[in-house]
Amino acid sequence: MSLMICSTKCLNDFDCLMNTMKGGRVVLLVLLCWNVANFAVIAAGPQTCPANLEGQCGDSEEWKGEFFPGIPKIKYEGPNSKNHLAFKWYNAEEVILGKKMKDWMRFSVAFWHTFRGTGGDPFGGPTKFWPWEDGTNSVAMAKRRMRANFEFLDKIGVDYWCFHDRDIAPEGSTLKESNAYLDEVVALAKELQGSKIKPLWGTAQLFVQPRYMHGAATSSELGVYAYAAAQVKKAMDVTNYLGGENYVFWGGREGYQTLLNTDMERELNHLASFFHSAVAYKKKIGFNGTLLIEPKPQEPTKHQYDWDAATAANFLRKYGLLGEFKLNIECNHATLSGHSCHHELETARINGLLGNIDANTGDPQVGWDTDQFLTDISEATMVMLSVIRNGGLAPGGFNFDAKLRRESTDVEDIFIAHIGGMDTLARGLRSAAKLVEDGALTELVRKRYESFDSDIGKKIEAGEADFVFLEKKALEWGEPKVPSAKQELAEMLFQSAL
Ligand code: XUL
Ligand code: CO
Repeated sequence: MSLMICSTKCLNDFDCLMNTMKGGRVVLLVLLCWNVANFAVIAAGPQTCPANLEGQCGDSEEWKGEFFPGIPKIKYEGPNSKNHLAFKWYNAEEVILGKKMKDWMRFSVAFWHTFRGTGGDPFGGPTKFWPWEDGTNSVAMAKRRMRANFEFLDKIGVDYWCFHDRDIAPEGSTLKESNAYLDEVVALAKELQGSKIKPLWGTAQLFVQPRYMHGAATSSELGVYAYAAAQVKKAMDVTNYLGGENYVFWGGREGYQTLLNTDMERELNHLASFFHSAVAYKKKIGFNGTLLIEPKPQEPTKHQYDWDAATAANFLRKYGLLGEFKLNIECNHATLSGHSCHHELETARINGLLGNIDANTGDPQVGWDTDQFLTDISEATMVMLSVIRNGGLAPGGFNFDAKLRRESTDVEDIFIAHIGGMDTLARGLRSAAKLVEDGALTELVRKRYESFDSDIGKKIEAGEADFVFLEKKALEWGEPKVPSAKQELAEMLFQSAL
């Protein structure tokens, strides 16, 4: 029964919540349902119009008033402020470890969650009826929504935004028509961006439309591969036109449900050909942004090809793509793959691949991709330790790939959620900087490995100590004295910085 409800909903309004479970537990509804609530919205339900517009909302693309009346530009007021529409920890111009906070963070708003999220789940329809929505997926509505995006960016003080082609403009009945719609909305976005605001990254949405049911670059159908290539070509063009600093490839439906009907080797070869063509096209149009792969282990397929950072790194290595791509690490994807976000960031970093972070978090009790705003200071501090070790993320940044809970339905909740996420990461930066400046944790780690600072240790690290030599030393030294790892001390030092 619930399967039927869910599949019907998915077909009707693309608005189902994926109900997969972590770690090999039952995957319920996942084959029928997928949460694309934030990628394709067909708004339904009551429309409202702010009082100060006196009914002038209409269906015109021109929006006469403010989208967020009564909400001022968000300012830093410090940790003692009780104002929920103010930053307590994020002070954009403040210098931490030699860099302004805004340059460490490079925050970005995700258009799909913030402006296309409806709150729909498999058990119920939309809960959010933003006043500017007119219930259509028209080009006029897309333009009005774009204006809302820029008012939001201005008020929250964020200079970057991220988008999928199909979040910002509707899909037409032909590729040509879709491209024309996109051009119209992108022209407005360019005008509204001015000289300060840019996309942190753009991407193509290659997973909602039914043609992509078997994947895009890894579809078994040649025509779909070509369609996806054409869509990515156009998305790269518009990202470049808008001055985007990166371009993202999240696998969407690149993966499989069962190996019994899948030629995995052939699909991976196709994916590599697709990426080589993307690199060639990037060079052809002179796009200087970084190409990023965003790993994720499951959802919507049972097994996504870009499982985690290590899998993606090996894929790039095998197909000669290292040097052309970096990784976009998403914290909730990290936990879905059984890792911590810190692990994924460090794996990317030590491979020279840390390019961007999709800043969000999962729920420890709920197994799926809940895409919540990060609120855990300890997690944020670990994230920022990696970012500091990486020397920052530029030209990447922190994209809030995060959504309001279904039950959060006030316009001001959009602000509160982003302020909370920004403050949490800012607090993480402050704590991580304390740890770096204090040096005790760094010293603990250095000391742990200091036996390798000896002449013989150096020989091993240079790859010059063979087994015969080492056997001679082991016989000579006898049983080694093994020191404590000091884990609790490391944890104590970490905690004291929060
Ligand atoms: C899906 C996800 C996407 C990508 C962009 O889980 O994270 O929003 O970030 O396609
Ligand atoms: Co993401």
